[in-house]
Amino acid sequence: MSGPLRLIELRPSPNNIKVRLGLRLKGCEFETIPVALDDAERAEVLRLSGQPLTPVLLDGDLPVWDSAAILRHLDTIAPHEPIFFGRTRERIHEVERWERWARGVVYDTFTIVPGMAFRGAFDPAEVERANAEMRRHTARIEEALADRDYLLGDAPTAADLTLVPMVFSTMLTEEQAAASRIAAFLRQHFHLGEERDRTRAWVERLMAHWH
Ligand SMILES: N[C@@H](CCC(=O)N[C@@H](CS)C(=O)NCC(=O)O)C(=O)O
Repeated sequence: MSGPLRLIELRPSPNNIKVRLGLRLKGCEFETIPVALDDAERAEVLRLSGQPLTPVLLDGDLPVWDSAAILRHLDTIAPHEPIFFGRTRERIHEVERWERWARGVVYDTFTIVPGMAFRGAFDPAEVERANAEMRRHTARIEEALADRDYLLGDAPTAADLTLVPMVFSTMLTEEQAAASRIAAFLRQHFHLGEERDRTRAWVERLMAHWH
């Protein structure tokens, strides 16, 4: 049984984009409870979920938190395609291998540039390192997309949803950059670069659902 869905959301952050894309791709109706970037106390998030981080999905009164837990919850309450975590042992393990890489290695690269923006400390060597690491990560993505629209086939999984918001942060338009100081900093210093046509098209394909 599932109740009305409400998403407690810090809109432009990667884990939040991931979950919003998941809800849209499943075709779920939901309301939004927005959280402001400068709301340091997160009192409402704490009150509703017992912890301070976003995203949180309220399924009726049940708080589900952590973006991966939310995608698994969506597979349970909306058990139709796209299935984010697979339905067979092999498939689940394949998705989880990509997911571990995305949440570990790629996330550590991703946080370098926005981390600098939050601290107000620009370090050109660190920017160069972040871009070089991201080039290696997107080379792997580019290769996976050689003969398919999504990383593991013809439908998106948790692997795509976990990675795409971080890659998107290297492709912000001027209009998107105008949304915040952090986004402007990303547009200036974090770039997808050349020879990533399939990756660019994959980001655009998925981010078309971010509304
Ligand atoms: N493991 C959690 C991490 C959530 C997380 O780090 N959320 C960030 C936004 S992406 C947040 O709420 N940051 C605000 C803060 O730390 O106050 C998930 O995947 O949802």
